[in-house]
Amino acid sequence: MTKNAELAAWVDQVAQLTKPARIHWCDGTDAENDAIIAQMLDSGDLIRLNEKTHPNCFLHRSDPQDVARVEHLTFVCTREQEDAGPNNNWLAPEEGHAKVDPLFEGCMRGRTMYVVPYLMGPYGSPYARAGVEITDSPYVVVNMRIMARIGQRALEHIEAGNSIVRGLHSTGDLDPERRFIMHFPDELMIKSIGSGYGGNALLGKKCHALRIASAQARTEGWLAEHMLILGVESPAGETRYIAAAFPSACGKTNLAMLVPPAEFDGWKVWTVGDDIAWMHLADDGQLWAINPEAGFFGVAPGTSLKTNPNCMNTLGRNAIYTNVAVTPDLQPWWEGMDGDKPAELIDWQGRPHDPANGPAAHPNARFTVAASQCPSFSPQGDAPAGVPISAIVFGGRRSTVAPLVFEALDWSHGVFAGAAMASETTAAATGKVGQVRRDPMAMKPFCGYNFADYWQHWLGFGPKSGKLPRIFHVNWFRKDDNGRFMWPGFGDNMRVLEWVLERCAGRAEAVKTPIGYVPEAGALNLDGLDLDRKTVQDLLSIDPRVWHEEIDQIEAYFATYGERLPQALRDQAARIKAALEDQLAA
Ligand code: SAT
Ligand code: MN
Repeated sequence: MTKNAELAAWVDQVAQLTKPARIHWCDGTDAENDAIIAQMLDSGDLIRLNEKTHPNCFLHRSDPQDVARVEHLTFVCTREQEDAGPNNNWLAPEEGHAKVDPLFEGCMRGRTMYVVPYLMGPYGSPYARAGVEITDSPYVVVNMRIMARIGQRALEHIEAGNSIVRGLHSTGDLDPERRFIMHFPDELMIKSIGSGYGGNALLGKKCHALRIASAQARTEGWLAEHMLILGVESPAGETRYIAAAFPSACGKTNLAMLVPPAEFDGWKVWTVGDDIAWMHLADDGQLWAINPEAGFFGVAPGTSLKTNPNCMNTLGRNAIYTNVAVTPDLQPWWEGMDGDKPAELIDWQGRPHDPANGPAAHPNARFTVAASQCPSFSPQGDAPAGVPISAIVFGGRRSTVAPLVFEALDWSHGVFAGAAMASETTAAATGKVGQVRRDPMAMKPFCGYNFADYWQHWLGFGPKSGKLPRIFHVNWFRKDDNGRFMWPGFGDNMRVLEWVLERCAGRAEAVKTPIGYVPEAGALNLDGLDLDRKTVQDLLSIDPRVWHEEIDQIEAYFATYGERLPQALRDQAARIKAALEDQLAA
């Protein structure tokens, strides 16, 4: 129940539409969580994992047709189609409502309707924003409790008069034909039906903290980005912060929790966030970032003590696993985990594992766990002001073309580098895996308005401050002619982060190329790495012919934004192309 009459009226109205058997206002307490978990264990919605090895951990198996985000069913409903842009599926607001409202009619009959007040961002942060998610999914409630700050304190924030994003969610009948994720930025409203999966259903995450928040950020002068936030502490005890954008399932969680290699004695990486950053230009001229989330919803397969020890040490307790496999004694298991594959496994669909059915864990199997449990969780992770960002890093998954790292020449060029990002698709969204697509700033699925306006918004920061972060582009995923990754990645990415921060401090050496500054031979610390000279050269090489073609493709992509495309981006493409042509002619 609430003192906020508007909120109470909306809850009433939703109840009349969806006809739940009962309404439960979530207070976020342990007792409440225990009761919901007990009821989910009863219904089979959750399975308790091995209490000895994984205390207070649970497995949830999704409907096999409901295991990833559904970009083709995700809509941004603005009055004008142009405002949603070619990067979004669009419906006029009244059409959007008309499409989903009938699906909500009576959809909660016999079910409990949970009202979940939540806060995105640290308590007491001027940058935190509230929302209320109404859902009939207890799985959503227990996950939201880990991912956001839910319950009484969030409700108090709302009752103090702060505005809210309203999210209505029902798993409906899970029929992909009746599944829609609708956003109404002008109404600060989300309606999601037919899916119980993460990004489709935990509405605080991608729907609120990215799609709706990016549109709010544009009008209010800040940035809501698909970025991890990490701190790098030097042996001298100085910590500098990096925000980095990568598409889903491209290693954000691993980078955020990086353990430096042995050669980096005394260096330490601190995790602030692994998925979303809200960044504001503060009075000191610096960009300060908060992580609006309180937990990690990370990809399980590939996570191991080798690839991400901090994550493995976070995961073993108080975690919810979704679509992983289990051993006969109910320990979670996934492909890429340490040790030998157990002889017997139950797969993610609950069947005895048969490799003929594919991997034992779904490739997009996930864990949900509190950030505060992470051994590398930053002492500044809950700081109301956030952390000052020294460098912004953009990165895609590209087996060719993009070098290991380059630095943009200036802010505008950095915005171009972000806007021109491309990456191979992953299992985080339904559809084909491994297709190269343009994924500007890793926001293709998440930008709640026209990308052309979004790039203009980014460009607009340039003249506002002389202390903006430097912008970089990285690619950990380049492959050699035999299809093998050339860069070891994971902890060794520290070598690139060190160069990035040294550049920010005005120290590391670089060569200027048409596409940006690339490390000079010897400027990257490769001590202790078994990489031959040729591989290092190839990793840092920029082939003018290949890049000329790349810029052609970038221009063709930009052209789909027509007149609305900022001239500065057209100019960047033309400048790079001319420089490449000079190189080819020489
Ligand atoms: O499914 S989520 O959107 O929550 C995770 C991701 O795809 O980045
Ligand atoms: Mn993500």
